[in-house]
Amino acid sequence: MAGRVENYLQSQLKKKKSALIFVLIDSEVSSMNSSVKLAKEVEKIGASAILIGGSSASDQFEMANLVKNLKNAVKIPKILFPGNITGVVPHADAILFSSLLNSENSYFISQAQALGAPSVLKFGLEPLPTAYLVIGEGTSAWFFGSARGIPFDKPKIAAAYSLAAQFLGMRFVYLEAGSGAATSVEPEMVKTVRKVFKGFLIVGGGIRDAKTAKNIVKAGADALVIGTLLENKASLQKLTEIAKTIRNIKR
Ligand code: 1GP
Repeated sequence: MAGRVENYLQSQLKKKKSALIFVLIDSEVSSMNSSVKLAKEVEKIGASAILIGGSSASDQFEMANLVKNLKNAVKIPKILFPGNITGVVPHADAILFSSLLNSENSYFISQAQALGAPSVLKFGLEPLPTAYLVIGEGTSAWFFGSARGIPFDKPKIAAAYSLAAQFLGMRFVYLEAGSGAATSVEPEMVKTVRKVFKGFLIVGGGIRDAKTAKNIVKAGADALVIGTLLENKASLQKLTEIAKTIRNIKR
């Protein structure tokens, strides 16, 4: 059953008639002050949600502190994006409750989820049921998640996993090239997944310019995740360009 955040995301899609931007903040990359400042700035630029976490963010205290500080600083939903059970902390609005479907280690498919679920309930986090699919190799998400990366040029494999996710009742699919990836997910893969997957399609990893963003959105993504680009303050201008470009691609 869809909750408040999921309904908000769906209503944003309808209202904006264009794809959404999620900004990923890794609590271990920047200082508290600059993370809070960044969140406020990207909210002004038009980001629809802040994701907090990442595959290598493991300091639970730091993460909990960041989420607490963001709680009243920005209005847009604060959504946890855990790489492990240490990513489940209180005060966020929701959590990408993900199964890394193409992991070779069952811990990342179902065991971490079982270990984390009681805390999700205790903290009152809205679980967004997500199939997390790692595309390509060599990134932290691929390494730490023991993923058998789906090759960039095998869109049908990604589509098959997405369809399986849909049949399993997952309402979100996240095609992840990995943070700081040299290349983003190919539009052809997004298009092939879009043809079969009816839910909310998130694409992230290696998106650093408006042209790449535009092609992924045109291929059918519902939301783009941008992280590394914003580790450099000067890139807020680039985010503004990306936001402007995708606003003009009407769905
Ligand atoms: C990583 O998809 C996100 O989990 C964002 O990737 O850091 O490359 O923007 P970037």
